[in-house]
Amino acid sequence: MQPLVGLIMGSASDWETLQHAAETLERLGVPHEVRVVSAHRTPDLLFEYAAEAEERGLEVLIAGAGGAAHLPGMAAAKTALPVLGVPVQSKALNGVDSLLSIVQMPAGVPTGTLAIGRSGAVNAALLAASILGNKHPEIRRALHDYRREQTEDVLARPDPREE
Ligand code: RP5
Repeated sequence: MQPLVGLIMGSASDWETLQHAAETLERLGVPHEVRVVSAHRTPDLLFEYAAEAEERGLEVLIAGAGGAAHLPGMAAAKTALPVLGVPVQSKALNGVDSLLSIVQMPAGVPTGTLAIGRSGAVNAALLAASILGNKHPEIRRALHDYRREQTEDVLARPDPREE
């Protein structure tokens, strides 16, 4: 199936975090591709990937990176597609460096910025599905189902002492 989401990350070491975005996209039935694209180790690949994303049929990019996390911002600079940035939890600064690198884009080139780590990865996938749901009714339905199941799971276990 034609991928609608491009899930990119700065290093294979980011997969531990970004796999949660991929799992969520899979659960929602959102076709996606996964690539390691580094802003500083493979800058030419990043430019090519982001510049060609729209004509290749991608509709949303999710970009995860850690440390001096310029991947989402640089991708956003080369495409008008929505770019959702996931700050990966870095060892030195616990991901605060990643978060600030992604969220503090100067006016003119936005990156949607999610939470640090697994929550951000899951929510990036859910937000991508929200955006895609405006055009793809089956994805909107899958997102409604996801929300309903989540609510039912909480309501089914009102006492945390019981399994
Ligand atoms: C960033 O540097 C990556 O996004 C990763 O989070 C971090 C460390 O990369 P590795 O040294 O593990 O490849 O570019």
